[in-house]
Amino acid sequence: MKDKIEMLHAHEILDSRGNPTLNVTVILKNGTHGSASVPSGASTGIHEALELRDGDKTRYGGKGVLKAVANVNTKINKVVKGMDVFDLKAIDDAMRIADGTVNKHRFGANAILGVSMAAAHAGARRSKQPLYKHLRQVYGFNFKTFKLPDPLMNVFNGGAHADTNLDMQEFIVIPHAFKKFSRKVQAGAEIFHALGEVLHKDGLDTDVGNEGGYAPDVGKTEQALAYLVKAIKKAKYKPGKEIGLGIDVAASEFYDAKKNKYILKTDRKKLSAKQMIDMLGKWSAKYPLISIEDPLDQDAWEDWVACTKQLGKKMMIIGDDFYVTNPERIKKGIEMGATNAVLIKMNQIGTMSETMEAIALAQGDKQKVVVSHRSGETCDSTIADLAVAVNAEYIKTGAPSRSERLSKYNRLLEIEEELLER
Ligand code: 2PG
Ligand code: MG
Repeated sequence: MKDKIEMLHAHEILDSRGNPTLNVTVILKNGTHGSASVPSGASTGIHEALELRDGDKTRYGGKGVLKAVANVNTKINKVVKGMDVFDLKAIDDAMRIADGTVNKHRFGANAILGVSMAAAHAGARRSKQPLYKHLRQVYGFNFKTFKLPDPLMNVFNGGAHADTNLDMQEFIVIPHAFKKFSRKVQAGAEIFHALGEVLHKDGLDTDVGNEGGYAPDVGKTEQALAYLVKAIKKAKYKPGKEIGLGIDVAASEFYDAKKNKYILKTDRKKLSAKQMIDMLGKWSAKYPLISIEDPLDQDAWEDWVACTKQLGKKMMIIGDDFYVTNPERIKKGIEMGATNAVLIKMNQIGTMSETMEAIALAQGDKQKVVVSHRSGETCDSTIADLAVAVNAEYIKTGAPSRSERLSKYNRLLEIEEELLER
């Protein structure tokens, strides 16, 4: 099947934090439309592709995206008009080449990704296939069956995502023991509610942070983990056996490069890389930790290798800010043995095709694949389909709370139904 792109249309919308982002529509020759909205991070890695913002302080404090919108409607429109919507790689390559910069700063990675995602949606619609099937086919992932990912649910928000004293960013529950995705989501939601009750009883704040998880101040970082275990038990699940725990340390956010130390204000500690790894190791002996993301600074390659050597047999060591979904960095990390899992965020690299390349690389080395949202989201659920298309082991998309997080979980529930019906 073939069909040509007739026209692009982008406009400015607001994300879950009330900041501007893009919604892009690709219109095909036969009239089919496909639309997508672009997410936005808060704790962004320094090696990410550039998110183009207007910088005009008279609108949205400089965060407007009208330049990126204009780039889609004029320059990028010219580049992709007439291209076959089923050749997503050619579309992405053409945009990359026309942009001509390493970090996509001319058009903006947000502008380019919006077109890339919307083109995928338009192609899926045109071929009357669900997006996950379309993506699997277009990018040639050869699995015999479709597998739904386990959810990584960030029920305790800290760091750059909440107004709390926690330096570390995310405390996660991972329901893994059940066969059906819907049962895993149920467990996660029941634990989320139990956690609310436990915190409330202890007089702690139960308002939620950017990713829908609770965000109270605590005495020590470790207390967040203890609360998760308490909530799991209260919801009548077995910690470890049925529900694992994860942390996104997001260590670059509190790494002091001059002192070469990790400054944990919550715990009044200044740790070397070695001490950080040892502390995480100690926690893993006390709590059922099965996943740690960004335990160290984004450029501390050797320390990552040491961390994966020490802890990698017991749990996932996931590169997020460390890899920024960049195939070059992932290749280097694989060669060094720096991780055993890769976080995948489309807007870190800026096209779906490069995202797929990153996933294929990770899978080629048997690294676990964790498809991820950003802290600034919309109700766009593309990442749910992406996770199923590539049989990703995990999806990380926040707490089971707030519609921009639930749109992904709910889309996966829909896909599960569809696959069971076959
Ligand atoms: C992360 C993400 C998503 P942000 O660090 O993993 O949870 O946060 O989008 O702010 O980078
Ligand atoms: Mg992260």
